[in-house]
Amino acid sequence: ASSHSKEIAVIKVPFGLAGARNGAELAPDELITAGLKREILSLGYRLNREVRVDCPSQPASVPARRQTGKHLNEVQQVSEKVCHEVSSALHEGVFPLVLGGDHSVGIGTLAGLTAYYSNLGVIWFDAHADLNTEEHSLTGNMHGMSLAAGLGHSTFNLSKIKGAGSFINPSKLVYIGLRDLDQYEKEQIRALGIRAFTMHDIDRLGMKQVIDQAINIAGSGTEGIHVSFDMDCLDPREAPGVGTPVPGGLSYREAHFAMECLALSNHVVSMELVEVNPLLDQNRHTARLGVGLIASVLGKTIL
Ligand code: 4U7
Ligand code: MN
Ligand code: MN
Ligand code: MN
Repeated sequence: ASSHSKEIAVIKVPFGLAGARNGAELAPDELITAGLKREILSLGYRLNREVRVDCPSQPASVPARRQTGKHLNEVQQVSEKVCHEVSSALHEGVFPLVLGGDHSVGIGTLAGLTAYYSNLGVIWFDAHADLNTEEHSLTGNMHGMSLAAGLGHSTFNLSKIKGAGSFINPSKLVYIGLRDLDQYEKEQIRALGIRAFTMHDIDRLGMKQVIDQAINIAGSGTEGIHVSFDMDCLDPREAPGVGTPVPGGLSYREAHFAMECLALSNHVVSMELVEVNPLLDQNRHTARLGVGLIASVLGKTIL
C-alpha cells in the first residue's frame, strides 16, 4: 500500500474511554456526516470498505489508576481489533484511514502498521507528546500513552497486542505542534533524541521549513510515513471540539499547508485522525475541519 493506492479502507473506531472526557466515541459518525466519503470519492479514490470496529462504551470494571492505565482491558481489546483491520488493509494494498476515537486508538493503528512495515516513519501532530507510561502519567488516561506503547516504553505496549510487529524507531518519529508536555515527557524527548517541532519552532521557522524537515526525517530511508493527527494540534479557535484543548496551536492554513506538502511528498502510507469531540463542538465545525484536512492529505488542491 502507498499513497499511490487509490483504494481506501475507512476504519471507524468509536472509542472514547481512554480520553479525559467522553464524546470522542461519537467522532467517526460525525466525520462521515460532515461529508468524508463524498470528499474521498470526488478525489478519485475508491472506498474499498468502511469498517466499524466494535468498541466497549461502558467500562467493564471500576477504572484502575497508576498501576495500569484506566480501562486497560478495553484499550487492549480495541487495539487488537484496530491492529487487525489496519494490517488486513495494508496486506491487500489498501490505504488505511483510521477515524478515532481518542488517541489510544493510535496504539492499535501503530500495531497494525508494524505488522506490515518494519521500517516506518511517523509524523505525530499533537499539542501533547503522548509519551507517558503507566507509572509516570499524572492522569492515568491512556490517550496520553500511545507513543510510549508504540516505542515499547510502557508496560502495555505493542508486544502485548496480537499481530503487532516491532516497535517504532524513535529516530524516524517527528512531532509537530507540541505545547503541553509533562516533565517526564520532556526528559524522554531529550533522552531519545526525538525530533520535536514545538509551537516555538513553528513560530521561528515557519511551517514550510518544519514540514519539509519532518518529511525528510520520517520519509528518508523508510518504507513510508504514517500521519497520526490529533486535532488538538490546532488552535482551539479553529478546533474547539477536542477533548483537551490547549491555547496557541496551529492555524487553519498551517495545518492544511502541512497536509498538502505531505500529499505532494507521495510518502504517506496511512493516516489517522483522532480526538474530535462532537459534544464540545459548535455546528460540526471541528469535524468539517477534520474532513478538509484528510482531503488535503489525500491530494485535494486549491486550484
Ligand atoms: B492526547 C496529559 F497530563 N499529558 O497524560 C496526560 F496533560 O491524545 C494529556 O494528546 C494527554 O490528547 C493528552 O493525561 C492526550 C495531561
Ligand atoms: Mn494525542
Ligand atoms: Mn493531544
Ligand atoms: Mn486531546
